[in-house]
Amino acid sequence: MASHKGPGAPQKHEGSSLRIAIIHARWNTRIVSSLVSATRSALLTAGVSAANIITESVPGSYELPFACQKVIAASQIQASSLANIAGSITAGMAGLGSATQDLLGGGESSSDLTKLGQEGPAPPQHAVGEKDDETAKGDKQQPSSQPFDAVIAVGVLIKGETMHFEYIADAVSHGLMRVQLDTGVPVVFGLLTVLTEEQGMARAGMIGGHNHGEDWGNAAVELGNKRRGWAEGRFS
Ligand code: DLZ
Repeated sequence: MASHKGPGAPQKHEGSSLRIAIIHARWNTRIVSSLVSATRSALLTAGVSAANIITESVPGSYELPFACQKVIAASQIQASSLANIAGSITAGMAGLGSATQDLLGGGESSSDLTKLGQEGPAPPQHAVGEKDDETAKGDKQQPSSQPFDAVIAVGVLIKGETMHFEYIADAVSHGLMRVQLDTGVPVVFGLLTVLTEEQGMARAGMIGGHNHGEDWGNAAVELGNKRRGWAEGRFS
């Protein structure tokens, strides 16, 4: 009998303009690796550039909400400091242009220093020998420094004999929800809360079955796009 679980028929969303972070715990590493790998493949399939997928790890799932919050903030700091540097360079070039113009008596050619470096062939996208699998397949995009459009938190909690599982599962799910509502950046809930290792392996596609990482990658691309549209007053 066909299953009614899951997000239904996959919607197609374009990921080439997105920058996405995967933050994963290292507990239950084998299962986590399989989930992260499917998450990453789904992002690449949707067109997200390998250069724009940033992966960070933390010891366990309990650390995920804090890491997501800080990584989102770090990307926003990175974007604004680069914008400031670019602004200073442009202002400096403009100043230099007028100074040179004064020195040389206002000649037209010397005033346009801001155009320096824009002529001639574009610089190579990758140094020789730096190609990874995705670039070899045609991924030629430069890494972006825009803030993350979405973050995917991945962890596997396996119930033990104590109350640890309940406390961590509860804290992490509430924490991740809080991070996305506080920051306005979608945080995809890639946390498996399972009773046995076998259940975890099944949900990571390791013993047959569907790998949930694929859904998480797709959810990040969909929410990254929709969030941008909603922020600009557009609906799909
Ligand atoms: C302590 C602990 C336990 C018992 N189980 C798991 C687990 O199944 N999955 C997981 O991701 N992390 C586990 N941890 C570690 C905590 O998440 C956390 O890393 C530590 O308590 C340190 O804060």
